[in-house]
Amino acid sequence: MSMEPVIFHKAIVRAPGPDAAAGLTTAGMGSPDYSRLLLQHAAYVEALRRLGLEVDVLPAAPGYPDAYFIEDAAVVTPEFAIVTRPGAPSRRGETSSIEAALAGHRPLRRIEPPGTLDGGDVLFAGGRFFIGLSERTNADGARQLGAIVASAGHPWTSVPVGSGLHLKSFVNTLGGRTLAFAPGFEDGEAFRDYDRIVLDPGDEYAANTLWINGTLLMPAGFPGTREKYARLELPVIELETSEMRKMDGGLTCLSLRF
Ligand code: CIR
Repeated sequence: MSMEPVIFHKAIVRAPGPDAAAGLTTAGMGSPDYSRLLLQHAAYVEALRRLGLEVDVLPAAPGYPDAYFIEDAAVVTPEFAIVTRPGAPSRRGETSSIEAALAGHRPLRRIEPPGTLDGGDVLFAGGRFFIGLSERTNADGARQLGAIVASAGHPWTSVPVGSGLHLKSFVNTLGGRTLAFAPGFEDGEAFRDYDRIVLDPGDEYAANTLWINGTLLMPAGFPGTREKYARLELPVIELETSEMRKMDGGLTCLSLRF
């Protein structure tokens, strides 16, 4: 099992479209302001570039208001680019343009029916793939992805997500074998060998943090969580995500990284 840290060189993002407010959401926080959404998205791209990543920005996908949450449409491992079959029917058509964007980078694999899988349910940490079973990812989709990563020698574990959107709405890597957990999610058997930082109630959203080559990107507005992350002695960058949050999105959803 490989335990080297993952190093990212490249990211693919997608510009939010003017129909972004028509996407799926449970947040009840109102509609995103499109110009502010574009600014927040641009700041995210800029942060990735400053960290040394080469970032491709795909054009918005008309008719697919959630498509800028590009993480859900593919999973990129060191060996393969796996095009998903998103669990929400309204998002299924997002994948065709992703295939074209990834084809030059990795051999392609696909999640086939009846499997469904969203990339937001896939966490790679400490040399293992964790695959959430959620409203979006079913057991067949998890099994298909598990078989693909296992064919390249990676161990994998499925994790029931319960109520909530995706696995990575609750747990994310802080680098190495340390994970950030939304409160209540840290007791899962799957993560027993990992070090953990558990966020305070009210800061659940800040569990969706994005580790890039030794720097942590976190959503702005969570001082208690920021203090907890500061103990890791990693550089931390806070990014405004208010407009994505209105659509149930966060930092990990906005890019494919590899
Ligand atoms: C959806 O419900 O599919 C989008 N509005 C939000 C997706 C967020 N994706 C992610 O966390 N990976």
